[in-house]
Amino acid sequence: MGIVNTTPDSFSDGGRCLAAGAAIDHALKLVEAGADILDVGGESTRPGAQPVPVDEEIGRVLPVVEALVRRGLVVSVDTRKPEVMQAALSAGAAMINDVSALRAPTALETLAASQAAVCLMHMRGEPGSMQVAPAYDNVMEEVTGFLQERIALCEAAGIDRARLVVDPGFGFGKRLEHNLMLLARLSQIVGLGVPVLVGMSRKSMLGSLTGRTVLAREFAGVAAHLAAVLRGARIVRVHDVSAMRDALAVWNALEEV
Ligand code: HH2
Repeated sequence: MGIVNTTPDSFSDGGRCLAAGAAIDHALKLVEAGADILDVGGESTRPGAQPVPVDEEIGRVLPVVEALVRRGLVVSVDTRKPEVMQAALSAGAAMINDVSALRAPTALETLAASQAAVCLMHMRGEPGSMQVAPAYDNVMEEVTGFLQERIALCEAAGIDRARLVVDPGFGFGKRLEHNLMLLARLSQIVGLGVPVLVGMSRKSMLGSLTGRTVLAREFAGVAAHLAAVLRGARIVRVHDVSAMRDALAVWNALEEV
């Protein structure tokens, strides 16, 4: 899954793809580099980010979604807002990627009325304040339990389990020790029986481990995502698609021996 942020303030690539034309060109480059899914987002959820009004978010993502769907590409839309979800679904998005796991009022109903896939992510708190002293008694139990609850709620609302993907939400209300635990024991989340998506690309956990600045975390990202694939992750959400593709080519070749 390649990342297309149509935002002025995303933590690593804010402002690069704010114009629809630039976002579309970037998305096409990611496809050339080997992305199977394009994740288009119009609101940054980095720590400290401010919410974006609905109309502005729709105005940012919709022209990009429409252009990519027209080209026959598989598009995911990264949003927490039911109105944006609806607009994206009407434009042909194949997946809604929600960092708040459909917790907004009417989000469950909006998805139940569609056939799209849904990514349910764990986030402790809200982006504005989530990195202020995040604490858990048992991060594995709490994240796995939350995802299990959200899966059950989706199924009860009429969203078939076969449409669901789950994500532990690296960096969303978590300290380094929490992120490392979630990665080391990812197989526990894989055990929920729903495909697992992970996104660690350029995140501060990689900066803490390597001392590298945001744009110099590519190798660390490849290692982290490959470690997740080894533990059963099925989708990796990354900025640096060609590096990840090369790593997966090697890994997949070994799997086939
Ligand atoms: N991370 C970000 C955004 N959306 N969605 C899922 N499912 N999992 C993630 O880990 C995830 C996500 C944050 O990364 P990015 O889009 O690069 O930054 P920003 O939120 O600043 O736009």
